[in-house]
Amino acid sequence: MTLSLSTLDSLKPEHRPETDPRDLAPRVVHFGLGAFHRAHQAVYTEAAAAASGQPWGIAAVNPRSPEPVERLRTQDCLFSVTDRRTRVVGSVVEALGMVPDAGRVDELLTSPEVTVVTLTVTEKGYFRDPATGRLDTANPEIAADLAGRPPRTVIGRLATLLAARFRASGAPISVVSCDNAAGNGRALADVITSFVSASGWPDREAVQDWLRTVVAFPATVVDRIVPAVTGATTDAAAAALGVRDEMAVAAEPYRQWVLEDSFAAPRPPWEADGALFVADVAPHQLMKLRLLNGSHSALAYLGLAAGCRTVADVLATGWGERMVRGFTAEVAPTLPASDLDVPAYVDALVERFADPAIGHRLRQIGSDGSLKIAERWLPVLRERGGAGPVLALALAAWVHATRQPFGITDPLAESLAACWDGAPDTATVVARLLTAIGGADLAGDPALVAAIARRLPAVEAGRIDP
Ligand code: NAI
Ligand code: CS2
Repeated sequence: MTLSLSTLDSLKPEHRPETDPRDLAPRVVHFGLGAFHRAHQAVYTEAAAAASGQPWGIAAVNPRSPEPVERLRTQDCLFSVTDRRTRVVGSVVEALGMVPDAGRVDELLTSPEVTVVTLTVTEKGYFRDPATGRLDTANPEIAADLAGRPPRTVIGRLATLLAARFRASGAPISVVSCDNAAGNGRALADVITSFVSASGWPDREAVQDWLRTVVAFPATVVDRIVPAVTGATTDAAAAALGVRDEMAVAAEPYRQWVLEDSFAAPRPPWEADGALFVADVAPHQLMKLRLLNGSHSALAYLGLAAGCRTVADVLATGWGERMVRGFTAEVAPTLPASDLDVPAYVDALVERFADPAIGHRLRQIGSDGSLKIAERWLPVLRERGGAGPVLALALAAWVHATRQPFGITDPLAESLAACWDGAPDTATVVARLLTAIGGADLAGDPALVAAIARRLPAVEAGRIDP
């Protein structure tokens, strides 16, 4: 038996959803039907609908692969989240493929009933130039969308859909990035507006004007460790539920959502489930991105070099916790002054990372490093004027990983690997690599480059001693 509306009644009450999708309407459109959306925004939205009695449902759109859409449809859009317990979530009401179901997605985005768009499309999905952070219009995928084909990138598609909404009614809407980037709201607004500006649309100036004045792009901080789904995740969910759930996800119990309180139109009352609405998310955002995500990337490259598989494996070594504490101590001085309790946050991080129940693979975190490191580490290096010993060691481990000993995926994998070709010394490789990810200024700092290059032989030998 498979999870669906018809098998819902067979579930024990503690496994059932808080809302019935049949009582909800699609009022939020989400792009990126990945593991994180299911364990985060879908959970908050379900609780918001249940608490308010308002019919906030999600139409979840997958940009690329058709499998999650097909699987979710088979299950009437139901799926479960396992943390300490397993529970079915009932907030998704439609599953759509961005390209195959373009007509329906268009209908939704032009409907005034839809007032919120959310996104979890990974750092790659924004097509930002590493050196400037602006839309990379030279990227072949963006260039093809700009040349007039039916858009296949989320940025091209969303810009086109928002323009259609402007032309249809101009009804206000909020577009909410839930990806890990500093200033994610402004970054998204910028790539969308740049796409419109580079389009040949006769009304592009009016569209840009509307985007600037009517559409909101609130910044957000999203937090919940949600590892990629494995067979074990699905089997555990089936054992708990008594029915198969091919869209099951497992996540840590902790979750957090901090949003800039600047929405343009009605939104789900996510605060009913603990989301925090604040005037300025920057202190929360930088603390999370630089301490949690920054340490995560360090754990990934150093852990892989030491032969570990998961984050918890690294924390179980003699040096894992020391590394996290050393790394965060080097980063903390760059955080903006605020009343947030940084030492308590670091203590909690160590505990979250050490949880053996979360099999968070280092290879997953290490993927797309060219984009993640540019976001997580480079601003820290700039602001503190170089690296301390732990940051330098982490950078050396990333440099080692670019040679592909672990087969990590990255949109720049080939050009990073090419930085090793014909280099007279490792300092040259380091400088080339930093330049490739948008850190030409850092590549020009000989002390930093030498500190990284000096640590490379130990990392290559798997000797990690932070
Ligand atoms: P996932 O691999 O399960 O899903 C990735 C989603 O992004 C899929 O819907 C995929 O179609 C889409 N995508 C991938 N490349 C794309 C591209 N070039 N253009 C457009 N869409 C693309 O990953 P997951 O776990 O859902 O994470 C997605 C993002 O959510 C992360 O990159 C991060 O920014 C954010 N996030 C994830 C957390 C986690 O622990 N998994 C926690 C906090 C934030
Ligand atoms: C991780 C994040 O995959 C990664 O790069 O650092 O997805 C991390 O698990 C989340 O941001 C936690 O909220």
